[in-house]
Amino acid sequence: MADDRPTGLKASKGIELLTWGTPNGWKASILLEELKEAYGTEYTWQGINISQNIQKEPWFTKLGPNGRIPVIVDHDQGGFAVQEGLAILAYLTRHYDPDHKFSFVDPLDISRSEQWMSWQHGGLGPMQGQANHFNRFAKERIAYGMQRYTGETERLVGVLDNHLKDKEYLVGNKFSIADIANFGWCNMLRVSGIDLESFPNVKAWTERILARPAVQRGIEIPSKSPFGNDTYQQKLKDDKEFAQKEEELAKQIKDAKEQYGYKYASP
Ligand SMILES: N[C@@H](CCC(=O)N[C@@H](CS)C(=O)NCC(=O)O)C(=O)O
Repeated sequence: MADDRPTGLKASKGIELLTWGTPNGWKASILLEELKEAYGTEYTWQGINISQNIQKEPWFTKLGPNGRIPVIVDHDQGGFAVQEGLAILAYLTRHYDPDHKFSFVDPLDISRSEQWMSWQHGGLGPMQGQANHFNRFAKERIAYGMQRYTGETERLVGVLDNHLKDKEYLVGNKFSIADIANFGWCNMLRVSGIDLESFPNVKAWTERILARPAVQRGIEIPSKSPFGNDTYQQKLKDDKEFAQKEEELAKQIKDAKEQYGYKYASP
């Protein structure tokens, strides 16, 4: 509705989150929900419908020059704005996680968490994003792109699976911003054409994280998304037409892999 279309900031104190229900958006909303539960830190959010290109409007790009969600604005720091998931997670924990419940004190653990967050930014996010693009949104089905990006996503998930072999969480045996950065993308692996059953450590880790009430609330901001692994699986059961279309897509991806001689290898 036109009335609901944000045209500027609406809060005057605390953190204001500008977001949409996507893996990158979830990073910020999950941490904000966790901080709220742990410390009572209140925040405000506005839904930025990316299909309406609100993120490209001048009022938005003044805050987030890249024209993408998520962006946070800290009204208690003179309206300081932060774009990019990693920078948002780092900013929020630096300012609002005094007990380091979701972040680290040990410099080596800080480095470990930076490494897994960078890995998500430079690897998993962009590759899986392109897999979604070539498999689902491209006007033509281009076999080379489909197998290239789905294959690269699979390779990266293999890296994560191997790292999680003997661990509950990515760094320091505790749930942290490193897990939050990566969880959102893994929570939609099924939609991206990845067989989660082949990666049991990643599957168990996503289920462990999904069991957290703050995570469940975080992924429903601004509203429940159809991309989550569970929602997707349920839809396959409930909607025969959808299941058939998904089966056809899975076959196209499989054929594309065969056409270019793709073989799974990780790392
Ligand atoms: N590296 C950024 C990526 C942000 C990003 O790509 N956001 C997407 C949604 S997942 C977006 O805003 N897309 C809208 C557009 O491309 O205009 C981050 O991690 O925050």
